[in-house]
Amino acid sequence: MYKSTMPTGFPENFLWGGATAANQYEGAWQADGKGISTAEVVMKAEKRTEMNLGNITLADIEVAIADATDENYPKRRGVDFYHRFEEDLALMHELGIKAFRLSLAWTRIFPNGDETTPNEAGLAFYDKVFDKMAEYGIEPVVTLSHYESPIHLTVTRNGWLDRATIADFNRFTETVFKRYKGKVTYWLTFNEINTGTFGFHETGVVDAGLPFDEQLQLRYQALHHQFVASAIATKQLHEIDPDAQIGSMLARMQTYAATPNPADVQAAQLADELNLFFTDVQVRGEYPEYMNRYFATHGIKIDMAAEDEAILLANPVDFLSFSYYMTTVTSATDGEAETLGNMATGGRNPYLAASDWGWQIDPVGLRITLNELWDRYRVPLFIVENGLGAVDEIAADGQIHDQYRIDYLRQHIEQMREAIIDGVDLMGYTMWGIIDLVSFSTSEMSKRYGVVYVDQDDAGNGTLNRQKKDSFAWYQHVIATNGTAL
Ligand code: BGP
Repeated sequence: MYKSTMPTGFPENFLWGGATAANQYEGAWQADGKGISTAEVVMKAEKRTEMNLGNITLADIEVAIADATDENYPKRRGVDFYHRFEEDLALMHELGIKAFRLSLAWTRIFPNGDETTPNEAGLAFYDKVFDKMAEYGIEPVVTLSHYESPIHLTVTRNGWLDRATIADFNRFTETVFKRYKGKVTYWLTFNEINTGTFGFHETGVVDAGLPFDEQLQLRYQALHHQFVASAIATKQLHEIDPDAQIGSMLARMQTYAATPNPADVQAAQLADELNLFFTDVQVRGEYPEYMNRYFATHGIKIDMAAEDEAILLANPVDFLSFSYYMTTVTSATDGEAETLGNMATGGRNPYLAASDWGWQIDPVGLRITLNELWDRYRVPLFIVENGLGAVDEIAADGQIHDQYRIDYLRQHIEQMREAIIDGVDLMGYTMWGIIDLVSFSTSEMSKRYGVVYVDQDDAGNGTLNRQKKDSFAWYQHVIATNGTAL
């Protein structure tokens, strides 16, 4: 619907906030009956070299599960939000955030995933968290699956590759939608669902050693099952709680052409389509034609049940959420693996600086991607991850002067405001890692994102005490002035 009035800045109800994920933040990863998830297997740092996302074997998984008794292992599982949630939510209340994004660990509620009776201790934990958030007037933004599928489903049936996992997941979603009705308004289905093409962490599918096209066949089939499960969850939520909303969640990786050469522009268009394929299915409700060509090229055939296409078309999501860290570059001479590699590292753009981990920093790219997503889908958008992973040092005065993080956040928030003035319907912004937590790609603490520092090192040593960084007061003022004082 065309809007003739031009906004001048952030809407009054803009959801300023912060984001986390159970496997990187909660700790207590086997407490009170919780099962082991895919993320907890992947996250064991010393196994990471052998267990990068595409080369995990069942033997590696057995080793990681056996190692799980390693006393360091639990500390790598986050920063103990499980026991410190009241302290952390009080800090978020002081910060003044309107929304806090967290994920439910499926394995706290159904430890193996295939049980029919939920684990009450798991349900009760999130009840306490949501009740405390309600006291503070902080809206939960809840991710149903953040790389945290039960490892039991991988070991028994190769995870999401087996269609039976749809029913298990939708038993979990129905359980939590009913349990938390009235407490949670904003739900997200699968975190960065597009990264399922990179391997194990998203779908729990073990395909180590297979030829690339065979790996893609398994991954896209597993992702199809997630699309169906996401659509069923959307239908369930609308029936259980008509006042609640559910969104897709994409790792948005805007791809630029390396040169104005039309061959490079076409290569960038394809790379972008392989990213937007996921929101095409979840927001438009159907597979796009350009994927027929891609699937044919790779010999991929998606096995759909008769009812699948109708389920997808009838149950598109209510909003589109995404993470934004970088943009990438590709050219006609890049192979697909190299393009995927560029996505993981941010490619090579001579006009952009990079973080300590090589992720290229592109604030204007956020405005570009906001306008493109709004123009393509015309549904409300929600940035549910953005931030700077950096090494934070405690200075001689005992403080953490993270001006580099303030600069990064300011530059991206400025571009969000420009996009809103361009006419984009942007619901909110939950910066990633609002309180320091474990980095997913590195399994380490040293890649810090928060406005609150947590005393824990890469080996899991430390008091876990929390300390405000300089960026805490800065972000607090941004929120208090609704983004006018940057
Ligand atoms: C995204 C994940 C988050 C978080 C973030 C930062 O891909 O959705 O869970 O990990 O990346 O990346 P990292 O932790 O690897 O620095």
